[in-house]
Amino acid sequence: MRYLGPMLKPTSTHWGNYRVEAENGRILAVHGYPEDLDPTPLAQNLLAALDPQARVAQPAVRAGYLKNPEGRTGEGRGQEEMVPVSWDEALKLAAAALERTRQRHGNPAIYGGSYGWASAGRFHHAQSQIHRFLNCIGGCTRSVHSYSAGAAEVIVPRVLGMDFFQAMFQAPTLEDIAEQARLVVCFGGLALKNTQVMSGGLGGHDARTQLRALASRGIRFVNVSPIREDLPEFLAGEWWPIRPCSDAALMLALAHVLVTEELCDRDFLARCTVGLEQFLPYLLGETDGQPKDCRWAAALTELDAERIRALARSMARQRTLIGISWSLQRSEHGEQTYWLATVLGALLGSHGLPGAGVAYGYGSMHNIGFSGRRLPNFAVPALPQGVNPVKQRIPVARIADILLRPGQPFDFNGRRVQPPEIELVYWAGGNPFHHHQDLNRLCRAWAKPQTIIINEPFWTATAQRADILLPATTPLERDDLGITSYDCRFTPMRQAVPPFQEAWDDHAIFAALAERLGVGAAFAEGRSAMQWLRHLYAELRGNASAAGVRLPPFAQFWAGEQISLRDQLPDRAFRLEEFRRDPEGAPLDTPSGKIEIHSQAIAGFGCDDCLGHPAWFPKQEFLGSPRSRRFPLHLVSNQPKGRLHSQYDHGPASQAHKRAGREVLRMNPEDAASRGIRKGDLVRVFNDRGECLAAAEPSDDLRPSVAELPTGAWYAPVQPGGLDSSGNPNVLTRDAGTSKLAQGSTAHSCLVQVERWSGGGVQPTPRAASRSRNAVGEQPVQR
Ligand SMILES: Nc1nc2c(c(=O)[nH]1)N[C@H]1C(S)=C(S)[C@@H](COP(=O)(O)OP(=O)(O)OC[C@H]3O[C@@H](n4cnc5c(=O)[nH]c(N)nc54)[C@H](O)[C@@H]3O)O[C@H]1N2
Ligand SMILES: Nc1nc2c(c(=O)[nH]1)N[C@H]1C(S)=C(S)[C@@H](COP(=O)(O)OP(=O)(O)OC[C@H]3O[C@@H](n4cnc5c(=O)[nH]c(N)nc54)[C@H](O)[C@@H]3O)O[C@H]1N2
Ligand SMILES: [Mo]
Repeated sequence: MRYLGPMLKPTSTHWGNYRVEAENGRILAVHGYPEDLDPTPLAQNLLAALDPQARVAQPAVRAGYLKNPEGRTGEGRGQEEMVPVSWDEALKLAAAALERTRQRHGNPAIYGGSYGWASAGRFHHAQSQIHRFLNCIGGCTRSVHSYSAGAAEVIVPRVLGMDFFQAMFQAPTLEDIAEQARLVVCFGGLALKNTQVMSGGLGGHDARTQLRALASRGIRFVNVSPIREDLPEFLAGEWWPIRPCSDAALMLALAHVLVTEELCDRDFLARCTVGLEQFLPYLLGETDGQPKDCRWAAALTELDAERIRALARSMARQRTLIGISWSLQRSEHGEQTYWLATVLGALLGSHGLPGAGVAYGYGSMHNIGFSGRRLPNFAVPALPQGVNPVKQRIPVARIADILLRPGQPFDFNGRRVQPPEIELVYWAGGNPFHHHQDLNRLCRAWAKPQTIIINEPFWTATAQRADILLPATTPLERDDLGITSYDCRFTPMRQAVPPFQEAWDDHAIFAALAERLGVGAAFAEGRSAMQWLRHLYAELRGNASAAGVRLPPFAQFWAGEQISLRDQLPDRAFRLEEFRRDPEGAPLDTPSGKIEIHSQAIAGFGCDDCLGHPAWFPKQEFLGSPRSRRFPLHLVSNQPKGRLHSQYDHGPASQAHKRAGREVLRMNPEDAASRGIRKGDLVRVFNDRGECLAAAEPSDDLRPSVAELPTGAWYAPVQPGGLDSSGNPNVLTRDAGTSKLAQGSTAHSCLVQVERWSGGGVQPTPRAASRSRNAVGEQPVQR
């Protein structure tokens, strides 16, 4: 074997830690660590990191903006040429726009929500950098919560009294499940494709290995999902092909059986919950004349009433784990499923029992459940962001609303939000023209602000829609720390290649802007990037030491490979275990200190789309709704198998899941046949919001009337507002909040129609479709 030692640079990505083989500024291969049992093919996307067709080589300014920087020319975004300029010119324009906006309109007119996953790496984390910078110049309007789990982040703390992420990372461990559970009911499945990813980095993928170990345990798995392969085949589970967005009805019916057949855990309910008596009249149909029984649920879910009844009985008789993926709350009234799963766990009395209760977000990312009881037991430092003097906060997925309807108040989590007029948008580390719903509407909203500044390594659809575009580096081009609170392995991230052409780190960009705006010292605190790494590491080591965990000195860590803290960490006690043992002594952080089956606080908000108890609400985008007569297929736009969101859509792992550069739309064979669609046909997917092209693939893995088009293809309309040639489902999805309570994203609620495309020769966009030109761009993972 060749000796590779010094050429291998350790790095960390949201899809795992790797060693990158690089030479003379080229990336030759990406190697998994031997201790990573199942390194993901996603790693190979890094081979496309330096693709000159996809990278932004130098700063660029939109032609109309360059001519008239103070004008209102936003309509030209995405259509006018991006003119290459010098860094000096670009920074001068950006600093002037920031200063002008502050002077004329005040800091709230700057939107710095800047949502997005950016890259792993603690110091060069784009969100930390942009927020620190904007706080240094007086702050900005920011966003709260995530696209991932907007509804859960509001409802779970209110009814379970735990921060959603805290609840999530205390999911029952696989060891406990193996020992204790007899039945695992997975709402939204337990999709291995999603466990490739762990936000902030991951030292080893072993979800598959851990799940395989369950396969021989005789545990019954139920996969409640429109898509069969959401549960790994080797678990030999039952597939319950539920009608999308009807899970709340199924959960209500399960609750109805538990209550009417007296299968509830009365002791747990009395000790650990409040509000059952306010929920029962609704559940039993006394308030609205409709008992939420199995027959009622069968009609909504298209599942068999007797099987639902039998499942409820089994759940009561055997130790049962309820898994609920995040997808269930990224839909209309998404709060209800998370509340109802919590209520089911309460009725069963299973919260806080080992291997049972509810796993929130099971299968949505790797370390939910699969990290066991060990995660760092000390604070992992990040770049301090300072204080934002602007107190304005908007729910993240309402971005188009605030741009289109400034000043128009709306409800959010029990208060009224009055969005300010936004004059300047600054985005670093996210791709709204990937992640937001109803992209044609976003295009209209995006035309409104006076200035839009973007830091971005790649020519994404968002980069193409900037006024001032500043080319950023990727982690392979800089030094960083791969440290996170969500994994037991830390890694030095040593620069593998020089920055691509004129790209700068976000830190360098903001430091230069801070200088120009007179806050250079406050932003950089006199430290170089390497001094910041040492500074953060010293803090990390101090925190670890206080918790009894030894980390090597910086020089040793920096020169080495990823380290594992696992053996030094204690097993965590889970909050719900403590609460169950002693509800009075270790109360939950709800108003009652208990699990709230009815919430007085939520009832007090008076929302018509989220009551004081969980409930079923009719949906607009739902098979069988009036709208489904025009658009008879339900589109699931789930997470892609071959990439993280839109990142490296041009990379080899992403391209491997496409067909001739097109995103693949899967649909049930009957739905395909009735439309004359065969495998590989080009199809037009459309509704009244937009249209896109995809390559069709009939598949038995999808239930009838459901189609699947994963997210992340680089949006490429053939003309403004027109047909998207890349297959980005967000031209079709609905841009409306889950409810007045959480205002989360509802990406999974979407009806469409599909037809064979006869329009001929629309080419996939060259940038998104181009494969890496890197001469050695296609090497497999080597271990
Ligand atoms: N239809 C539909 N839409 C969805 C979803 C869905 O289920 N269905 N899911 C939603 C969810 S859960 C999420 S989390 C969002 C994800 O949405 P995003 O997080 O916005 O998606 P990413 O593609 O990860 O975008 C990150 C961007 O940051 C850039 N980047 C990477 N590193 C750096 C860096 O160091 N500096 C800078 N300046 N930029 C960098 C990348 O090139 C990329 O363009 O999408 C949401 N959208
Ligand atoms: N490979 C890969 N993994 C990822 C990501 C990625 O981009 N790529 N992104 C990460 C991020 S940011 C997030 S937030 C998580 C998201 O994690 P999830 O929200 O769990 O992911 P999805 O893939 O959107 O949905 C999981 C499955 O739920 C099913 N589903 C959809 N609608 C319904 C419904 O109404 N009822 C039921 N019962 N099932 C339904 C779909 O069949 C889908 O495959 O994934 C993370 N993991
Ligand atoms: Mo997400």
